[in-house]
Amino acid sequence: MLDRRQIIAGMGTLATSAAFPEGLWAAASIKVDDASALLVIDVQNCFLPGGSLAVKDGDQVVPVINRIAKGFANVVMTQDWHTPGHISFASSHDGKKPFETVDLKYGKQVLWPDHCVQGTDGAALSKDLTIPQAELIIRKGYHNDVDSYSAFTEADGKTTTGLAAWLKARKLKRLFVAGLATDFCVAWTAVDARKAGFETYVVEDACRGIDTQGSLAKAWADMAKAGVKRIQSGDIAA
Ligand code: VGL
Ligand code: ZN
Repeated sequence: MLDRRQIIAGMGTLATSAAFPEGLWAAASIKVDDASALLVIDVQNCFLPGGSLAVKDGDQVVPVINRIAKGFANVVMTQDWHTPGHISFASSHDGKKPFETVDLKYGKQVLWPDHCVQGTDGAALSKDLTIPQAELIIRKGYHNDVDSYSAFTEADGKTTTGLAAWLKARKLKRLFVAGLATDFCVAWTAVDARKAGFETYVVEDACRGIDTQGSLAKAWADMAKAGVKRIQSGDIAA
């Protein structure tokens, strides 16, 4: 008789993932310890329904993030924090519309509607987040001529936000990334976290994507290549 491993081996990947969906397969197997931190990326009004760069179903990440955050002693939140007239805004480029691209000194830049302008209500963190223990709020994208999807390194590929040094000083080694948007700030943060040597998990159901011009599939491929682990909130042991 075939044992379970032989049956699984014979099923092929598609059948296997159908029979053992990720959440079930790895049920609550990942432990949060003192060296773990949750990074809550850009859960800001502009990215929520009604916001100027609303991510579809973006508000659905809030209860999931609030739930998993209870298990973390260490939480960092980020805030996209642009100057008025920031270079990433379509309105700063004559004849350009949101979601078109331009070539800038540091590479290709997707152009966005004006969003997360410093000090505005749109840039505020969602009032529905309930994570009072969060230790650090890191702002990014505040240099007028450089975007910063990543919470670690600006889009020029060299200017640091200081986050890696802070995490290392706090002896934090395993990062769980959640928030908005999966294919931009979450993905760039997760890939940079790997580059900086952190064990990195992205909690898929605690994120939502923008998905413009194939960006979501590309982001998951880039993250897989960088060694980012894709998990569901149910995989995290309570
Ligand atoms: C983001 C586009 C522009 C994000 C920020 O938080 O993913 N996306 N600025
Ligand atoms: Zn932005």
